[in-house]
Amino acid sequence: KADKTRAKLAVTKEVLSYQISASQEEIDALEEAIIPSADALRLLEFSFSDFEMPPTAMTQAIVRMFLDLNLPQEFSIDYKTLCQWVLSVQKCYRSNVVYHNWSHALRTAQCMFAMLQTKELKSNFSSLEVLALMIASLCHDLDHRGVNNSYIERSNQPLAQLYGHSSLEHHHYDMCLLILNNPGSQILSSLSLKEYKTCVQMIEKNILATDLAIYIEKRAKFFKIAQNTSCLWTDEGHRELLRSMLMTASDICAITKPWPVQKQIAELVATEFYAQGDREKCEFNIQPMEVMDRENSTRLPHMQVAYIDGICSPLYEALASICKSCSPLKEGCRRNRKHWQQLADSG
Ligand code: 5BB
Ligand code: ZN
Repeated sequence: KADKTRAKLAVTKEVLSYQISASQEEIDALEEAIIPSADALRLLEFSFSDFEMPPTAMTQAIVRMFLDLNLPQEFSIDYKTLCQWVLSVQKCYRSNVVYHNWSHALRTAQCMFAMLQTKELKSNFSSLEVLALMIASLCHDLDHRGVNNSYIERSNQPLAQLYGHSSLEHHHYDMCLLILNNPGSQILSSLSLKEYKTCVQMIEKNILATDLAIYIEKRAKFFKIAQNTSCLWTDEGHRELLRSMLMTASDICAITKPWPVQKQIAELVATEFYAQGDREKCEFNIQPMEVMDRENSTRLPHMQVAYIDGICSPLYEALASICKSCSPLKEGCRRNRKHWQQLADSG
């Protein structure tokens, strides 16, 4: 218990040493900007990519999603507060991390937005669920350090002693709450106490659901429900499971993107994995997993095929059976499998 308290204090102290608020100039610029339409920003397309998007357009895109989902009107979110919240979230992603950075957060939130705007999902989720899903998708990797849970849990960082499992995901959620409670960026301040509690609980579950281990644990039940959707929307347990699966579907949406985008993002993932593998060899003197060992880089196309078959395809197939409008995700994934298989065969 005392150790836990010490660890929590150490993590809090570390986090408080960063500046989590954006500069006044940045806040004013976003608040005064004319926000382009969702069409102009291509926010409704599952093929969305942020490559070549200027940084100002990236924060504007998030504001656009919140506006088009009617969230500021629905929950009396002050416009300046929304702008400050978006900029704080951006600031709490680390730009020296090659994959788990602000770009990944934007792509995840955009995929969630595009799914939530389909007629099937739009007509069935409450605005509170939509709010919790959008906040969680944007915040789900806050302060990611570019290493996975097994690295964190093996290290002596204070974060390792705080939670028994899903260390990173718990930390992403803690960071999310820190920003939501920070003066100037409290976008949930007009909710009733009851709504606030429900919303924050959903955000926590949504963020914790992005641990791939949790997805693997929960998905069999979801695949069963996808085959017989009779009480999908009436059973709160089923709704919660669907929200978790939507979190994973948007988290791993890179695998559904047009081939040139998928190829580039896979290289970013590999770069981050190999950097962890190097640190494991050097700091812990252990043999890293195959995926993190740069000696195995020729196996990357094979690994992507296995990743698609084992993790991605089953999810997008089940999702398409619940929501036909989400089928482009499944099809994009299938096209990329063909490309990776070709590379694997020719290698
Ligand atoms: C995934 C689960 N892992 C514990 C072991 C490896 N597998 S995998 O065989 O399905 C695999 C996935 C192998 C290689 C991979 O990438 C090589 C570049 C991937 C892979 N994972 N490929 C991707 O394009 C993406 Br996106 C991902 C997801 C990366 C984020 C997962 C972060 C989890 C941190 C706890
Ligand atoms: Zn993620």
